[in-house]
Amino acid sequence: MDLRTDVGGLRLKNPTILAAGVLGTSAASLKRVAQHGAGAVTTKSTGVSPREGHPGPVLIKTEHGFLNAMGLPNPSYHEFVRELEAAKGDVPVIASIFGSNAKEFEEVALGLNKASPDAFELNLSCPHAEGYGMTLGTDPQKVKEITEIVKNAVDVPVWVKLPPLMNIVEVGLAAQEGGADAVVAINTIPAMVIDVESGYPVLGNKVGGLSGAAIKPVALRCVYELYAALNIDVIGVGGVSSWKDAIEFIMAGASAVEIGSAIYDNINVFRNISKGIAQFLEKRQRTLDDMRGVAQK
Ligand code: RRO
Repeated sequence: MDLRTDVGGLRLKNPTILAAGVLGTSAASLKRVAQHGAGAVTTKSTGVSPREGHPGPVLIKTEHGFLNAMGLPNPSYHEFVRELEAAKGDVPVIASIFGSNAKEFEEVALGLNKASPDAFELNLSCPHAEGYGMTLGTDPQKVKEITEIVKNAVDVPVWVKLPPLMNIVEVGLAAQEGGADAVVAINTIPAMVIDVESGYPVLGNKVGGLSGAAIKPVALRCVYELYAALNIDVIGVGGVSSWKDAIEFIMAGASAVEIGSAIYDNINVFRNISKGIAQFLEKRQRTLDDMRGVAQK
């Protein structure tokens, strides 16, 4: 069955995409994910200068999912541009970028544009890096301004990754007004774990972002509301590990899904989900387009 799909200005062979932040720091790992069936891959977020990230532990597995506070570790776009160049070839490569203001976003986008990524994903949603991510992504004016400046700087599609807000439609509309080709919902949800023996928070940064199955219902609600209100594509991310999860997101209105935490258990998750979606559609003699947003009616 043909699962080719047009998403936010890109044509993908199937609607599964590697989410930012997971296996996205090297060309080798991005290519490995592509070889395991992903329709596109997203890099770890890159900024203007090198960052070590937060003190460890930066990632823990909890009974409810993964909790991370990596703290935007990256080698800067000056270094990463070569890796990005080497990652190209198999499937579309989306460069995730961050900055503390519109000018920094523009600088990183222009720097990485030399490697000709297929699209940019603006990280306006990291939940635990003061002055970055969610700090900007909660302000509709800033979201519009940052989207606009990157959109004017590059000639490939620009996607905006949003935080799980109550007023997510407001920031989604701001991204759309700024010229975004798609919104991606959602990033991780602010969360923490405390060690009862010591009384200390477990993460080095104390608080971090929760991902995995626990956040799927939150992400679905966000996708559902964005699809109803926006004219651009919505890409769902948060707790997708099976074809059923993916179909749920498509029924809420998603054009594609991004997958992150589920890779921990099985890197074949992309191929398995595509197979499951194809069987589901074949059984019903329906296409992806038929299924998109059916839960809205
Ligand atoms: O690096 C991180 O700590 C991180 C980022 Br940039 C993000 O967007 N979301 C997340 O959960 N962690």
